Amino acid sequence: MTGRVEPGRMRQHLRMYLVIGSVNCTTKPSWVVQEALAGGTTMIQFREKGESALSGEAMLQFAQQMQAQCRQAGVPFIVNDDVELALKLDADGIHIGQDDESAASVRERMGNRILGVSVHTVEQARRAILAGADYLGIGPIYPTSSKSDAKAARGTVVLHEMRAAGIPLPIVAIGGITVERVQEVMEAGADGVAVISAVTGAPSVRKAVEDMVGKIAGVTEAT
Ligand code: TZP
Ligand code: MG
Repeated sequence: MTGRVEPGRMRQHLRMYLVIGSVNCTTKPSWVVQEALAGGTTMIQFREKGESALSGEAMLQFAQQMQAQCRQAGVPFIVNDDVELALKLDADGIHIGQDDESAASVRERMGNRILGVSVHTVEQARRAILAGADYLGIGPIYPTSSKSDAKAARGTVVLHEMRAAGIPLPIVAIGGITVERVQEVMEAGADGVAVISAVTGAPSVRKAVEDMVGKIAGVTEAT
């Protein structure tokens, strides 16, 4: 990677962003990832969290396998929270929250790799931009059972607020997003959707992704 990712390119990557860990999968995780990529997933975040999450060598191998699958598909591979792991794997990027290492410090350590920051307020969004974020993650928009310490769902009002305040960075919406809700979040100002359960828990992962990608394309083409 020679320079920071262009905002236009970042928006493309964010359209159908799968967030996934072994805990989220009811079948073999590598199969879920494969099917999600086949369905048109545009970026993947490795988020290995929860009580039965893998650790140590098993976690590392799982991450490497997912990264290889992403490379094969030409899709960016992003690591959640763990800067050490992202650097060790030479991941395409990192996603951090407000309780993680500061965005400015992560930007310095990660060089030109993709940096995503979760924000909940316009003030946090402004700070993340100054610190060098490439995109903002906003949520939970709707109630979610995939994140144990999730804040209360705010609805799409928070997306409208960000755009009304002139926040220019690409935005991905997260939390409880289903195919039926894609249009609402995109029309509220999101550039894409970040999804766990609506994809990992679907009877057909590939079809779930295809349906979402179709919806997203319909909304973005109409505007
Ligand atoms: N951050 C805010 S909500 C959430 C994360 C990681 C979980 C989203 O999962 P789901 O299943 O798509 O609601
Ligand atoms: Mg975090």
